[in-house]
Amino acid sequence: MSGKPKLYYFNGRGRMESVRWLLAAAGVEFEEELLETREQYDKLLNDGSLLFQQVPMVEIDGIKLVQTKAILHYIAGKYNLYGKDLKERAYIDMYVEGTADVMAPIIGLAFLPEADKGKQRDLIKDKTINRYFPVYENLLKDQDYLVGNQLSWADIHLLEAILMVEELYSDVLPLFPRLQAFKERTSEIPTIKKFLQPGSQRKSKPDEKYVTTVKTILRF
Ligand code: GSN
Repeated sequence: MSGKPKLYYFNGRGRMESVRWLLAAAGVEFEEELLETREQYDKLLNDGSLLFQQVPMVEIDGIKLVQTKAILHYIAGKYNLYGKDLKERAYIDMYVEGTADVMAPIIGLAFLPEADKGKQRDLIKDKTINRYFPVYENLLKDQDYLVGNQLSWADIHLLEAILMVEELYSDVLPLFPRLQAFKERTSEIPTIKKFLQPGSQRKSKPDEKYVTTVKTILRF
């Protein structure tokens, strides 16, 4: 064992990408077992590594952690990205769940039938512009970070969501100048800057191969 956390997931973003973002932003090196075959998944199932027979799973500090939120809470807490008290944590949780609401349907897009994708893309865009991004734009009026005047998990999650939205629609971010500035600012944080460079463990947009691999391994 190297002592580095080890991530078990597919070779794509899905539910694991926010975990990769959080570790990378915290400056923590990690290893990955990228699942390409059903045999790899069966091995994890058979040796009892997956509490609910699901990935993501992260081996960290002697724990086989599953459930994405449990994983994220543990890492955010361990690396001081989860506020200084219960109240700050509540704000971080609210803001993270808001950006998770933006990201979840984007993550799901690749798995939708072709005929449903256009409508879903329009729906995501509408909610992002009219419901979610205005909240963060307003919060950043008088502060550089969302909570407690320092970088937290909420900021890292927001940056991930901004980049995902930008990848999908080029005309959304220009409507939110503070989010644009936030993106530019936080992208310069050295650990994040490194993660954004080509060759990092950041995963690319889902392609056909990724969708087929997931469907084959999970048999759906
Ligand atoms: O958030 C979580 O980690 C869990 N509540 C859900 C995890 C989950 O659904 N994992 C999928 C693969 S990732 N894509 O959604 C999974 O392992 N499904 C297999 C199964 O039998 O549920």
